[in-house]
Amino acid sequence: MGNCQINKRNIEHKIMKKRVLSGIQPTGSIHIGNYLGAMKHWVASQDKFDNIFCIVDLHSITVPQETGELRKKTRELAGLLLAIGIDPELSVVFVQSHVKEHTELTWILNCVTPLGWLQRMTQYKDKSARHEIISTGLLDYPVLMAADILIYESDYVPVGEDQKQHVELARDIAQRFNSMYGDVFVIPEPVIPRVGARIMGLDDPTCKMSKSETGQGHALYLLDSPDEIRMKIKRATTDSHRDILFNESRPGINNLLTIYELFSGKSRSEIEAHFQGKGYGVLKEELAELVIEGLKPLQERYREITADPAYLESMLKKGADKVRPIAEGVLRRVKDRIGLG
Ligand code: ATP
Ligand code: LTN
Repeated sequence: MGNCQINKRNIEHKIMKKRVLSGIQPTGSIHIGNYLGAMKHWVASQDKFDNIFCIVDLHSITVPQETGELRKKTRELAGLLLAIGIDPELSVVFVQSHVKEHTELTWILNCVTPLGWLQRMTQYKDKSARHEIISTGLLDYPVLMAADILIYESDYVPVGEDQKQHVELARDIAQRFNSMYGDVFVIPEPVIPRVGARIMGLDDPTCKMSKSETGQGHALYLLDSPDEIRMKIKRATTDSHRDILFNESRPGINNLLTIYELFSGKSRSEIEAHFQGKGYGVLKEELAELVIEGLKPLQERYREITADPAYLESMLKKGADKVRPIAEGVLRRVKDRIGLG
């Protein structure tokens, strides 16, 4: 591509709305950590940006999945994204495996990514320690994520704290490619919320709430019933102190208070004043009712939306058809630069 074309593209890029891209795995069930750390923010900024949300089923298969289950969870997640307020008029929702260019770009990016960069990733180190057989895909997971981001010339990537390192890696890969072959990729920026970027497990507040953790009392799922929510919060691990204060060195109570803060919209000082002189039992009861009420509208919308599976199917197809030309264009430029084809 000539310099003139690059400049034209960069100028067009600047005058259009900035692009937001994020991804979420259709594995397990969506929990309030996913919601408070990432999905809620996608909804809040929808009208300001050009948004693409990707259901990353190819990331899910980095650990073994059951065939029927993966397909079911993919549709369930699409329904949940609409239920929390993602508007298909403002945002594209699609399934990663429906746009094959992601995997082709992954291979190319693999060839410019030093192995050491992947071996250093915290999530890889944690997950590989937990599985007996580790797929090559688990190691390569961040390169596929970099391809998801770079193939749409994304400006912003809103994620929870645990994914910051992967977005930074995507930046490094983009910069390395650009310096080897000339500017092709837009350099993306991670966007991490100030509060809620790392919601902790209820059973063990020293570990982040995670989809792949299967313990009964670990996570609050968006589709949990009121009784499940009450029971899990009641059993949540706290400590032997009495006062109810935000304090990072007391992870159990700090986590419950952070969830309270985000569901109530109240300030920290208001919350501490409200609970002054009260016990942990009161906090847990009030928090459970707050979460139940907070999730109710989205659970109702979810039931309405999923009553029409054909609608969801057509939305996902339209989504993929809309973004595919962008992916094809970027991949063509990349291949051109390298001399492929
Ligand atoms: P797993 O732990 O099995 O890898 P996950 O729960 O992290 O899965 P993802 O689909 O990988 O789920 O993450 C989707 C989004 O939710 C990402 O932006 C991630 O950073 C965010 N997220 C995940 N867990 C939390 C959490 N505990 N607190 C805040 N944000 C989170
Ligand atoms: N690895 C991410 C999911 C993900 C993603 C992305 C997030 C895949 N591709 C692109 C942002 C942008 C995770 O949350 N585990």
